[in-house]
Order: sequence, then structure tokens, then C-alpha cells
Amino acid sequence: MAGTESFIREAERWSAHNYHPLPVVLERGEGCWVWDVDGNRYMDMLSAYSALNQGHRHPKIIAALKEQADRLTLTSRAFHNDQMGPFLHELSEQLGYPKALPMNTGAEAVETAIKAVRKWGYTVKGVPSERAEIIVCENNFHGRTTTIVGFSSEGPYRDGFGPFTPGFVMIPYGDIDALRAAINENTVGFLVEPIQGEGGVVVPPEGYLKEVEALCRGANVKLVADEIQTGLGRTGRMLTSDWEDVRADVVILGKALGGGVYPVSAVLADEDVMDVFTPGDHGSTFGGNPLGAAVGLASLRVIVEEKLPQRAAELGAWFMEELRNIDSPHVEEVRGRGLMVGVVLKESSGTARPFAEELMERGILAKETHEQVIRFAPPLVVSRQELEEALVPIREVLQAPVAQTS
Ligand code: IF1
Repeated sequence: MAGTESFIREAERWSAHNYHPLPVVLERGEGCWVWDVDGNRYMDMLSAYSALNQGHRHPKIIAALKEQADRLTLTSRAFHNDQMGPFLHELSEQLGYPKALPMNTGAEAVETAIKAVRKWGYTVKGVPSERAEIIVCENNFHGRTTTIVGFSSEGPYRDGFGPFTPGFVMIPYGDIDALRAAINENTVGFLVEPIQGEGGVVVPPEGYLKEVEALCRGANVKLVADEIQTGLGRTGRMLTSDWEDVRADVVILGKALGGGVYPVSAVLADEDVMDVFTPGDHGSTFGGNPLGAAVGLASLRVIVEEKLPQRAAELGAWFMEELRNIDSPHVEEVRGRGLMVGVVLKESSGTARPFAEELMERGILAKETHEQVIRFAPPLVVSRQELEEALVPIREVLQAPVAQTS
């Protein structure tokens, strides 16, 4: 029977080397748990970067997938189907917006939001043609298209992929004065993650989002919240913006909207933005397909019916406290919200990758982000007892003496 090494060898041989995965080959998943081809069990503390908030293979989501797969999977938007309307209806009402535009990946939804606020700028705000500006933050992550990486501050995401799309202005994250100074009469939008995920689980200062909302509203600039990673319960509310009672003009969802089984993303907005789209000026082959819509509806209902945001808030607060109470020579800071947690390591402890490898040896799959941060983001269906189990190896690894780096 093929083992870990042979699977890795085959993957390395036939795939582009655009990732550096941990040396583990997974073959089965259920809830918070995954098993590798050698029969070892791991707790998934990454949740596919928050695309698995409902856990691996949630029975209701799998049932929706199978049931729809036996009826109709794809129509294109050239025709209607009986799944898209009900999905977008419930999604829009649940999130408090009048309309949604369905796409597939997060990056596609981000691109959709960029096009929407640019076209709103030209046709409604009256910005001169080709002059629209969108403000973004340093340390952002919004996807991997050439337009999106063009406004990334991270060299590796940009190097070699230019030339890039103009019309983006970068400011420091969490700095309201920088935003005020960057807004001008051509500014159409401010694209921001309510908590920066890839940036290292960076939580902005208390009240920042509320100030941003007021500033954008006063300047007739659309606040575009990228909630692809922070939304759908991850930080303890349906949307992270809800923590500050902020209602973004445009909300971008993805990842867990597909319940971990199918790519489903969407842009929600008020009519003044959404109605800039006219038939045929935007779309995608799979956007709004009946299989994704059926899965999306089931995924959303699981989040609401199983109170996943509330679980994340309660369990997350307790979990972060437990992590803060670990007496570790390595931990600089524990930060995050709900079950979106980052453990920041001291420079003296080296990078996070060896810690992720040590955790893997002890049955915990976590991923480093930005060299110094170990990200802990289990599925939101995790039980307190399972987290208590996970804390044992986490304490072991974090309490080990500093590796004597030669
Ligand atoms: C990779 C990072 C996380 C996202 C936010 C849009 C997207 C993402 C806030 C694009 C996607 C994924 C992409 C994946 C790894 C992961 C990631 F490390 F890349 F940055 F989560 F932090 N907005 N994030 O987090 O959505 O097109 O991927 O569906 O590209 O390596 P997508």
C-alpha cells in the first residue's frame, strides 16, 4: 500500500512547486479530525484557512451536495436554475443586504467588488473615466490574481508577475489618519480585512472599523469588507464587522460559504452599487451554479442552526486565555478573536515552521503565517473537550526549551 513518502514523491514530481506543504498525506476527514495514509489522526487547526468552519464533511452539507448532484449540477447563467434564487435570498436576508452576486473563489469575488465600486464611481459618484482609486492596506491578503497581488505589500506574492493594475493606494493598517489623508475626490472604495489573516492575525485598534465607516460615509467612499476569512462565524460573530456594529457598503464572502466541499463566494451590497451591473457585463461559467447554491444554502444554515458564531466567541475566548496562560519561553503574544488565533513567537525562538512540524509530530496540524506566527483556527464545530485535548501537545511544544540554533 502506498505510504506517505510515495504520495509526496508523486505529488512533487507531477505538480508545480507553488507550495511547501507539511510532510503529511491526508486521506480522510470528519469534523475536526483528519487521518493520513499511515492511519495517524490529527486535529485540523487550520480548517483550510477557514473554509472548513462547519468541519470536515458536515453530514447536512454532504447530503445537500449528493442530493443536488443527483439532479442538476451546472446550467451557466444563460438559463435560470431552481437553486440560485433561494440561496441568494436566504444569504442576503441573513446578512442584511438587499442583493448578492454569486461567484466561486474568493479572489473572483474580490475582483467583482473592485469592478463594482469602480463602475459605481464612474456612473454614480461621477469620478472621471479611468481615474478611480481604491485604498488598500499594507500586509493585506485578498487573493492571487495579478490585479490583486499588484496591490500586495509582500514581495513574494508580486515578484515576477508584473506589470500590475493601476488605481490602488496603500496605507498602513489600523491608521485612521492615514485613511483620511489618502481619500480624495477620485476615491471610490476602501478595501479592508476586518482582521488581517495572512498578515499574521492582526486585530486593528478598538473602534478603528467604526471610525472607518464614518469617514467613508462622510466622503462618499464605499467601505468594502473582505470577510472571506473573517466572516461566517470565524471570529465569534456572523461578520467580524458586527463586533463594532459596522455595516460595510460591500461585503465579500467565500471559503466557508462552500462548507468545505465546493468553491462558493459572493458579493453583497446595496442597490446603488449592485445595480451598476447590467446583463452580460460581468459573470463566470460556474457562478450561481445549482450545485454550489445548494451547498451554499446548506453551509449557511449549518452556521446559523448550530450557532457557530456563538461557539467561536465562547470557545475562542477560553482557548486564547489558556494559550496566554502557557508559561513559554517562545511566546511573544497571543492575538486574534473567536477561533481565529495567532501565537506570535519571539525572534529569539526562530521561525514558526519548526513549531508547526513539532505540532504535526504530536497530532496537531497548524500552519505558520508570516514567519513568526502560528495560526490556530480549528473548525467552529470543535468541542471544548477536543480543544482541551489539543492543548496538551500545544503546551508541550511551546514549553520546550529554545532550540539551540547553532
Ligand atoms: C493561498 C493566504 C490565508 C483570504 C482573504 C481573499 C482570499 C483569501 C482574506 C482569496 C484566501 C487563502 C488562499 C491560500 C491560502 C490562504 C491564505 F495564506 F494565502 F493568505 F487564508 F490567509 N481574501 N486565503 O484569506 O480567496 O481565491 O483563495 O478563494 O492562496 O495560498 P481564494
